[in-house]
Amino acid sequence: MARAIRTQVAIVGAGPAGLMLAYLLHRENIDSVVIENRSRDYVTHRVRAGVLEQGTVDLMAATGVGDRVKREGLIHHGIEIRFEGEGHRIALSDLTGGRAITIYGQQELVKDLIEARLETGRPLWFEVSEAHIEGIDAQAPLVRCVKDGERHEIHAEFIAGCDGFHGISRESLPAGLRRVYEREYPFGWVGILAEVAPSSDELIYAYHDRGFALHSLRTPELSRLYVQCDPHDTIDQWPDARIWDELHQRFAMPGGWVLREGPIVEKSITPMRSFVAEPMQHGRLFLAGDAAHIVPPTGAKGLNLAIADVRDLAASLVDRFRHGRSTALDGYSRRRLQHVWKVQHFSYWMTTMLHRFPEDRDGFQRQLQLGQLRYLVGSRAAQTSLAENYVGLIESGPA
Ligand code: FAS
Ligand code: PHB
Repeated sequence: MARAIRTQVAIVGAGPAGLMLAYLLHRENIDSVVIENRSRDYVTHRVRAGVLEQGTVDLMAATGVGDRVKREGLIHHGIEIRFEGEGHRIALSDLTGGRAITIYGQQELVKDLIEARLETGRPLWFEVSEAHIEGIDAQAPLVRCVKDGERHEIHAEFIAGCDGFHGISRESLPAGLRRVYEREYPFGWVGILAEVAPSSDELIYAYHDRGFALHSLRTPELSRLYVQCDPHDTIDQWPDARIWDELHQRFAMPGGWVLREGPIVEKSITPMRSFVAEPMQHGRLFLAGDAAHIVPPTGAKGLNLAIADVRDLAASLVDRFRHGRSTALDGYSRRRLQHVWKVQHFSYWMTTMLHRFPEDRDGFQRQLQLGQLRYLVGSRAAQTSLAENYVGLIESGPA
């Protein structure tokens, strides 16, 4: 016999999307239950994104979960694009009326939101298994799952699928309704965390004949770096020495810019894909974040898009519960997909401009990329377009 629990919104997944949604709903006295199949330790140590858009930080500050990001986050007002041995600064804030990015590890945001959730005393279940979504076409959907060896039924009015690319929610939409758009890129990224002071105050995106490289950071003592690799590479093909050697070559500047090395404390390979599943809602089920879309990380958008989804979904659910109005909820997928595709395009644009494509045998694409880069660094209009996308587009929410 399963144990039954009743709530207003059942949230599958305790990543940035699920946790932020639960937080925003609780602030409006809307109850939720959050289930997560990994352990708390796992989700708080998973190294992923590092760049927060202005809108993400503003939301955290405005809703009372921004104290630590304001204290510890590193505000950046520009990025560098480096190619042919020269660095070109894109003055993000000058070009966007003062908007900026903040460097703050995704796992730090997850820790902040878990703390906030636990303070509410409302359910946040880790290490849940066998989750299954039912009844999304009815008035009484439910999520079945197993927790501590016991079967549970979470009866809710709405279900939020925030369980990422490999979750169960997307597949819970009727197959005949689902339309998927996907591009897999012919490369991946080797990502490292190195215990060494960053070699640059700002992020450096490097285009090089050997492939793309990115210099980022987490704290004044911790560097985050990426190097383009073959999509089928495994991490044991990338010993530390090879990673540093490729980074030195791809960032090299005749003026002798120095890349500092240090102990690598984490390394992993991230595949590259663009992915959108439409629609993002059906019946009582709403998808948010990676459950609905994936962008190549070149534009630093994945996490921020997830937060933008749940900001809209939370406001739409508040409208429904507080005023009995469903108009905002009914338009959720349409509104979000308009923003998602703008961000998909920007991420695709950054990715195809900055990576070497293995099939570019005659060098035609390389010449196009160099032409694009030279135009970019010589045009205020082109830089403004990059800047307003990078700091985050200002999108209208539910009316
Ligand atoms: P998430 O995947 O973060 O969270 C989903 C949660 O649901 C997970 O905790 C998962 O364990 C849980 N879950 C899955 N199935 C479940 C089930 N059946 N039941 C219960 N829970 C379930 N974005 C950037 O902007 N910059 C980057 O550099 C960057 N690097 C990345 C590297 C990697 C390896 C990956 C995978 C992603 C990266 N991303 C990056 C994108 C990433 O940051 C996502 O956009 C972000 O985590 C999206 O958040 P969520 O939608 O909450 O999904
Ligand atoms: C990161 O710091 O992890 C990061 C920064 C910018 C990106 C991707 C990842 O485009």
